Amino acid sequence: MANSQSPITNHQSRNKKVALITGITGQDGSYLAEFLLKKGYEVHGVKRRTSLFNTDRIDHLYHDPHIKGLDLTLHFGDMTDSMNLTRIIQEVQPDEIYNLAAMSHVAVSFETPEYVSNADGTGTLRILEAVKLLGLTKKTRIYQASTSELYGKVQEVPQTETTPFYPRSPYAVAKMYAYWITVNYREAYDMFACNGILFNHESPVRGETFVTRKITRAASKIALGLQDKLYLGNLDAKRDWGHAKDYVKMMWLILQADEPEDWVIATGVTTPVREFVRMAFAYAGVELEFKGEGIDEVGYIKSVNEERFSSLITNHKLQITDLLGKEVVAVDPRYFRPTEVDLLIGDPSKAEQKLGWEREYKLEELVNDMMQSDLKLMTKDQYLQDGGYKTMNYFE
Ligand code: NDP
Ligand code: GDR
Repeated sequence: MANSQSPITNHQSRNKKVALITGITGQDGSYLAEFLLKKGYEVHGVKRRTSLFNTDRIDHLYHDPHIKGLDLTLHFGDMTDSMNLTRIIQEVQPDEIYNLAAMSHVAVSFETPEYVSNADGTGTLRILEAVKLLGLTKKTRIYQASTSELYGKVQEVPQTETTPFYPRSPYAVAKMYAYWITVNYREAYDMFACNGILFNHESPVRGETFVTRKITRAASKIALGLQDKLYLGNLDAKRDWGHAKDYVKMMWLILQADEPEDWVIATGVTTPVREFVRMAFAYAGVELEFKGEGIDEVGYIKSVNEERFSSLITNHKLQITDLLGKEVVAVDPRYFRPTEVDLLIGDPSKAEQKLGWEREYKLEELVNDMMQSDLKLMTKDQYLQDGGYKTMNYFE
């Protein structure tokens, strides 16, 4: 996608609802943009200038910027730049702002704590303050991407809207500021500003270094004979995983509610990382067994369902007999975090009752969706390699 400029919008004449999404190039931003465009919104997104194209996830929604009647417009911006954000909000005059932009990787936040506090914490203040300064408090509704990481070292199981917070990373501490500044602006200035406390949600376009995507990519590559082993950190961590497609719908519903409130969005089911690994391999017909403990734990191939495996992997490099007994998962302490969040499980009752929250995807369907997509992607790599072309070798 080409970089776009930021034309003044003509939404007033077109009578469309206008949404501004920060973080539109991310997983959630891309699904939300698609969802809102289907609902007939005029969608604006903030994207960062990068040295390589960073719009892969939204390219399918975009038109050539020279074509008139754009429904999706991108504006260069950054959460650390108040003037830029204020100007964009002034130009766009949004009915709804979805503040999704953030440095969202928990482990990385231990290495970039000051930047994270600026982008994820103060960045949220910049949006709220711009809306206030521009006199848009009655017009513009604001969704803040809050997170289950706020619960950190959990004080209650399952976690609800009233469970006390105990953040365990610079990311979570920054998001805690963002949570409370959103509540404060709502109470101080009577703004329609809401926190969606979303538990982990994944998809085929999840960032490659989050654990689920790292697993589905590796399981696909290992099945195709393109990778030997998957190295992970804490296999015991438990997460409440849902599908991003289901979750972006809730972001929208939160802003359509009668009153501005804060909401837990979760599935109510928690699963260890180890089990997610098992499920991903099982999709390809590969049964894993784990043995050993702590950093010595390994996962190896116990059996292969030949019919399933051969129906998915038509061009496998390894014979099934080569796979049997092969060690394919190991622990690498470099993926441990200085402080870990061991268990998350949300209670979505409030959203179910008041917003009609229903999920289309169960965990198994999420795993299947991700595996189906990654197997396709890696099969493409395999064809390229077979044809003598180089493929990128990322270490996740
Ligand atoms: P991603 O990491 O996939 O996307 C983050 C987006 O923010 C990207 O578009 C990224 O741009 C952009 N961004 C990062 N830093 C800046 C900055 N300084 N200025 C402008 N844009 C920036 O995250 P998700 O889509 O998964 O998550 C969306 C939001 O929801 C995040 O705030 C995350 O913290 C929160 N969240 C996510 C959950 C999940 O399970 N996915 C659960 C709960 C909360 P670029 O593409 O250029 O990197
Ligand atoms: P999380 O997601 O930290 O919950 O934050 P992530 O997928 O990174 O980790 C989940 C759990 O898996 C453990 N783990 C590993 N994690 C990664 N990334 N890589 C590994 O190799 C690995 N091995 C084990 C982690 O220790 C952790 O316990 C996500 C982000 O989207 C946040 O932005 C969001 O706020 C929360 O979800 C809800």
